[in-house]
Amino acid sequence: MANKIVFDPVNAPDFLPVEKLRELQLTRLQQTVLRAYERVPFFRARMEERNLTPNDIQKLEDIAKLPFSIKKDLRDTYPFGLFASPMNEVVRVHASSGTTGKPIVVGYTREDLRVWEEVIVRGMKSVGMTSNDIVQVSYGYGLFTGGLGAHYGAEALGATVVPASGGNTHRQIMLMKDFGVTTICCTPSYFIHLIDQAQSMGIDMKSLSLKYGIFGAEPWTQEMRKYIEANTNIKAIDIYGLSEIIGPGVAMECIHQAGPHIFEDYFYPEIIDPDTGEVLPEGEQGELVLTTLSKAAMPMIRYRTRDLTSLTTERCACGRTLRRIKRISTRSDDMFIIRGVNVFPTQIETALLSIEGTLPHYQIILRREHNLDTLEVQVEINDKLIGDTVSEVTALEKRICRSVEQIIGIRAIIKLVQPDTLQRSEGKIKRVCDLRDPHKIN
Ligand code: DLL
Repeated sequence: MANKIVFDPVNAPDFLPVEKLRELQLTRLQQTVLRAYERVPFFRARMEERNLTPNDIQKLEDIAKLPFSIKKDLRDTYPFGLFASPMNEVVRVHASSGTTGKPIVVGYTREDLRVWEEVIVRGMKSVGMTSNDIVQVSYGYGLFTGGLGAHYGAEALGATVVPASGGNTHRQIMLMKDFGVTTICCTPSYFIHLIDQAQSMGIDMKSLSLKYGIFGAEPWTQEMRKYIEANTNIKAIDIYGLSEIIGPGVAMECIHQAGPHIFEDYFYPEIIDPDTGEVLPEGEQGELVLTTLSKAAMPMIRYRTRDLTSLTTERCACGRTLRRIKRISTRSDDMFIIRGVNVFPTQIETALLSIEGTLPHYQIILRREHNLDTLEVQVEINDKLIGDTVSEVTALEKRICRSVEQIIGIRAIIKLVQPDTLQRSEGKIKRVCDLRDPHKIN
């Protein structure tokens, strides 16, 4: 049964009747396309190549006529080539570092920043957060959108913000405990590290005031959510976003944790077949493509995120009309191919965490030995198991090996390691170390 909806003007767009929402999206799409066409030579050229003008967008489905944009377009126009506002109206820039070369740069007008705050406020309210919450922001501050995005969103909610940024794990725990922090915002992998650190400081996470974790910026699995919730008293909430579109807050789960709701009045989602570019019907898995509907400084049209997911219009128990995406546990860039099979690190995470005794710290190492690719998975195990007999440890290794093979169809070399031996990350974690091609940059 749908929960009783309390009218709140800030959250009202979450509950718009679908037809009204579609109307609003069309109006905003037309405005965005016009803005991009008139102000960004790159977009105009792309549209002209297809003999398109803004007038060709008469209904929402016409979006499929428009060309896609990709990360390379941002690199090629580095740093400000896609800006549609003069620099005196651009009040902030962020940048995201790529694996190679220059970062991509994104810009915001004051109104863009207000929208960014609004979506995060709406997301936080949908979880049940209020101005009484004390929010520790442990995403990195700086060019990365995570820290400042969550910071200003939580502040706009009226919550008390503790701008901890990433790192100094010991101090993070101390702040959480001493300040009575109720919400933590960080990457899920960093939070796992905080759980361990608290344990080693003799602090039971369950004794803290923490109620919510707003986790994102990297793929994580349902199994990881279970692990986090079993070791704390928090609701682990998925927040999704990317710099090119706005940063965190493109989509966020409500308290029902049924997949992130897209803030569709500001971001228009499509799912396409990554190979053909064709728009897929609802429910099918493919690549998420996003179009900004209000961004002034840097409108993005049909941006290919490389994130794989599906969209659902199925009504959530919260009553929001905003469509949801399935948790993004796979990103096409993270996929590796081993012996002809496509594998995603999160498949391995699912396999590992379904076995009792494993910890959510793992590393995947790919090697080429005598022309054969090998897949090694190093995984930390619970220290209660360390003292076990060799045969018990071997049995655990076999169980994990079977679990991995069942999911990915490939036999992996499993290496159990002591707790706290694998590298920890303060931000986005890198799970795969590919040693097969010395020329390849990881
Ligand atoms: O990671 C923005 C962000 C910050 C989102 C904090 C959530 C929380 P980028 O550095 O540009 O921006 O990286 C964007 O990260 O395309 C996804 O591949 C991945 N990603 C972000 N959120 C999630 C999530 C920020 N909840 C890229 N689940 C995206 C899975 C995510 N992947």
